[in-house]
Amino acid sequence: TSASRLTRFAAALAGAAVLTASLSASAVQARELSVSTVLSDAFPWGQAAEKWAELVEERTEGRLTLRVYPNSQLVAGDQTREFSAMRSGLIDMAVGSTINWSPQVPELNLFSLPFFMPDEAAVDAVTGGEAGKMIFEAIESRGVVPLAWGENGFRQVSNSRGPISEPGDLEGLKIRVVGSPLFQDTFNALGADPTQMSWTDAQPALTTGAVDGQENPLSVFDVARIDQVGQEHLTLWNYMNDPLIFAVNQRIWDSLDEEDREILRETAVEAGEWEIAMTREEESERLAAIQERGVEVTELTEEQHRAFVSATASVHDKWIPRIGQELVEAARADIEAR
Ligand code: X2X
Repeated sequence: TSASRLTRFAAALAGAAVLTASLSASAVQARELSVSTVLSDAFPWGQAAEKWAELVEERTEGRLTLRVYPNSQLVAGDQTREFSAMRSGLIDMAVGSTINWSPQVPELNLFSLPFFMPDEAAVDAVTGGEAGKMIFEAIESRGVVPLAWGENGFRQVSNSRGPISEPGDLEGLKIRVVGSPLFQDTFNALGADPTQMSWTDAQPALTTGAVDGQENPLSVFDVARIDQVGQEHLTLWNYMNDPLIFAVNQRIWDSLDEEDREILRETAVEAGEWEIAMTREEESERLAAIQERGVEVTELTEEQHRAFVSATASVHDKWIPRIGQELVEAARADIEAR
């Protein structure tokens, strides 16, 4: 009958409406967020971001998808713009380096103070201590929500000219440094000729010999095969450690419910701890691999170390007031108590 046909038609309409509603609900639920990194998943740094994405996908049952964009591609290769891009919302999230964010968050220069961090335990004491809290507050006060720490690692200097075991060996060497002014001061204090450039520009500059040297953690030296662009001399001087920070844009954070915030935070902590442990465990194998490829590795004696410390004392004098005396004192106390 026409009445039953009408009923069937109404039922079909209602079914279509339900289907449309559930489709759009799931479209809203499967929310994709961008995560910026400088290094890809060939490096521990990129792997940290991928691990985070994996854990978030799993624990939110697909509600949140983190899409990792490596090689600073979201900031056209300029890693020193990553923090600003995240603050403004151009980037939703990042696993970023303290060096690259330090132009916008001066407190982060703490980690770049030459020869301030004696060992890994000191780094952990600072990131996990009072100083770490103050640093997270400094980041938060600039419109970005920090969640957890990772690690790029202790940075070692390499060059194509000869072994470096005392400040005089750096005299006149053109050294590529990251785009943070403190590095300019450190390498100037050592008598070198520092030149700031992004990681994207660093590799061709090393290849063509436009620069003589660079500084990066062993994992970066190893994975990027820095020795194959003529960097045959490597000095293990542990002059600074570069932690990584997992963070989220404030408005994105505010738009999430309690449960998803908690998941984002706990998975960032897990991914960070996993990556820090892996980076440290792999150091000795990496060093062996680098030496096997013919790189001459120099370690410093106590006395040689002291010469570098005193040559860079002026960097502390200039930068501690900019970092904040109180923060530096808190970090010293954290290190002392480690
Ligand atoms: O540019 C570098 O040297 C790197 C990859 O280590 C950082 O992003 C700080």
